[in-house]
Amino acid sequence: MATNRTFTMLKPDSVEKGNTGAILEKINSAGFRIIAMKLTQMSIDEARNFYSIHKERPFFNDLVSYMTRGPIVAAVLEKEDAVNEFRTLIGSTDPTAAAEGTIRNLFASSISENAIHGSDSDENALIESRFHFSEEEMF
Ligand code: IDP
Ligand code: MG
Repeated sequence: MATNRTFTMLKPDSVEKGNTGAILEKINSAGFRIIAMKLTQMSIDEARNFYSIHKERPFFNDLVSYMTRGPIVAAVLEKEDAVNEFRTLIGSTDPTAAAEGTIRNLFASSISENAIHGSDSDENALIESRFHFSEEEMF
């Protein structure tokens, strides 16, 4: 059964461009409730760990540099069928393929610098949320 929570990061390009307010507005308008949120910066080790599933991919080192070059906004979000609903809201990994009006369509600059992260399963949503927040912070 789908759970009602997902995890997101507004990536460094979104913070650099001053897009965090506009993106959070889209998230709120789509009916997501913010359970936990913080501005933080990942270390290289943390980013390698977070994205370890991609460690054999040719873009892995670029991905780690990108995700650690500045602050991100990490958040736990709640809505019914949150993981699927949020993946729909953010759009395809490649912004040129992302549907009109999706967050990546509006705010991403490329397939690598694509503005926002969204968990791809309930299991990963929980793992990724715990990566950034304590149980108390997610209460
Ligand atoms: P997702 O973020 O849509 O789930 P993943 O395939 O899980 O996409 O990839 C994780 C992140 O790695 C992407 O959001 C993007 O920042 C980066 N990435 C994915 N594919 C490519 C690529 O082909 N070239 C460069 N960067 C990529
Ligand atoms: Mg992914």
